[in-house]
Amino acid sequence: MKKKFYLLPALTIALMANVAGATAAELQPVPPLTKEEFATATKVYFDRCGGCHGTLRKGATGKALTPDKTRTKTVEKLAEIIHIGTEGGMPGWGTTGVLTKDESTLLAKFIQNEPVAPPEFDMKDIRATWKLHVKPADRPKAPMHKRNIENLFAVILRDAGKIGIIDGDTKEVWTTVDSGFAVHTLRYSFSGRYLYTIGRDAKATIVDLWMDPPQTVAEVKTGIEARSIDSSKYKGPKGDFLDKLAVVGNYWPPSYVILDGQTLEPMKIVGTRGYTYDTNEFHQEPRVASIVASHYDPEWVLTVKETGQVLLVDYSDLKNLKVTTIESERFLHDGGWDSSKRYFLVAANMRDKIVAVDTKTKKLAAIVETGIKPHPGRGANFVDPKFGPVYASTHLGEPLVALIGTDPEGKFKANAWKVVRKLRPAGEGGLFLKTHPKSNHLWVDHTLAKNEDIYRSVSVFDLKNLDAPPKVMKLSDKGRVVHMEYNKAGDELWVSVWDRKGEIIVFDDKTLKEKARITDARLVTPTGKFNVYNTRYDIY
Ligand code: DHE
Repeated sequence: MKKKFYLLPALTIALMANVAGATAAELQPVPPLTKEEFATATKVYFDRCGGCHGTLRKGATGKALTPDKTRTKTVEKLAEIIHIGTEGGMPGWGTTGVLTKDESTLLAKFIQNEPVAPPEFDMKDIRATWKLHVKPADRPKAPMHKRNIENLFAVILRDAGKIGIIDGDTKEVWTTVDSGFAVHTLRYSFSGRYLYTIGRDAKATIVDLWMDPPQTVAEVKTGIEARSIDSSKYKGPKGDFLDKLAVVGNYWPPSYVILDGQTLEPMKIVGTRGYTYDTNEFHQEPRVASIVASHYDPEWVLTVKETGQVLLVDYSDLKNLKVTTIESERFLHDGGWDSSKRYFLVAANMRDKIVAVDTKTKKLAAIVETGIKPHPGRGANFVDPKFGPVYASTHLGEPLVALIGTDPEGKFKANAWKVVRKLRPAGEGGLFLKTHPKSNHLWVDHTLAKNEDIYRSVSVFDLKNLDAPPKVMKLSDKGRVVHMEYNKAGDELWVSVWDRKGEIIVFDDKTLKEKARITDARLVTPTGKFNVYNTRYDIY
């Protein structure tokens, strides 16, 4: 199924609607909202809707919700859609118990009103939020504890606004640290000493894992909304940047912010507003989605969702910043390296495609059509017995894991940038998948599937026998099962039960038998888990 989706200015859409027969008179009246109702709805929209539909509601992973579209439906109809969700993958916010009927109705009225842009947030605002809790000179000179830092796991405790640090050897929840609101992703400095976190509210924190217990040593708010962060991972003739810098990708204001990697002191803001790669229309809200750090160049790879551009940002000279802008496809979202770490693959999810960028030649390598709404997380790399090295992505819109050939200069070059195989997990709604170079298994979640048994299960494929159906295991009677991660040795697989009373289940990856179940009152809504060693070296 192919969908076409273009961003057009509201006026153009209104004119087109008129031509097609829908006149302004047929639009529903704008429902009045009190100041308080507007403020409440703005917050609910930010918490639940903005990520997919955009702050200015022009659409991205979700449809455009500008008044010219929403006023073609009644408040009651819109409230019903919000309540029960859609076939396209939007959760039923009422049926999942997140919003009440009144809140759905309020939101329906809100989206029939004109969107209001949030305030800007410049260097003065960012600096005002910067807190250096422990200066680098006052930090330990060596680890203060005997724990195996490389096998620690940092776990996002989404609704608690905290990060759990779990000892991968003992499975003990060592400590929790405060973070931003609904932290989205985590990364480590290349040395593995520092953990970086980024909240949905754009609050970045840095945690020193040498401390006993680990503590937040600095924090800063880089904007109003963000989803991604990474560190500088390059050591080479152009200078040693290991642990020196960090970068945050903002959703609002649309920008990226470069920070000192030890203190999070803000150094530079670069705006991403500009023109879409294809139709060259001006976009007010091109949000920065995924970020990875190159090991081979002093470079971050940043994706700009709405304009469809991949930016290679050379951080070796911040005064004369060199940025290579690669045209790719719109609505870029999540992605990761291929096994050689030369190619970065990222989903253009609303275009059903995965884009591959060559960070050596600094050019687009390919755009591959995969299936309905690819969602790889950072993806999974392994060697297909028949087709050679592949990068795998799960899909939100259909039960599909697509394997893309990633060996353009080797024995399997004929398969490069083609979908060489399609695997069928138990359901649609896939968010993440994972394997490890030492594993023979590929673990796939279906977190946003409609069926309860499916979203509480994982599908596990045997990499030596990819023609066989997956082993499907139901893991829980509560919450949703989400996001997998391996331990450093690659012989254990960790998976979250995303629930207020959350759990982390640890499997023996060889036997697929449950080995441990980490239950702890502090594990509130665990989502992403990041092993220090695997995240540092981008092993996935
Ligand atoms: Fe995510 C990764 C954006 C919903 C959990 N998510 C990402 C990345 C982006 C993104 C841009 C890539 C970051 C990187 O690699 O640098 N996510 C968004 C959204 O805009 C969206 C669709 C809606 C929203 O409002 O946030 C969204 N994401 C979700 C969820 O509902 C999840 C399951 C729980 C939550 O936090 O709200 C969720 N996203 C995650 C996780 C990662 C992630 C755990 C990192 C995965 C990894 O292994 O790297």
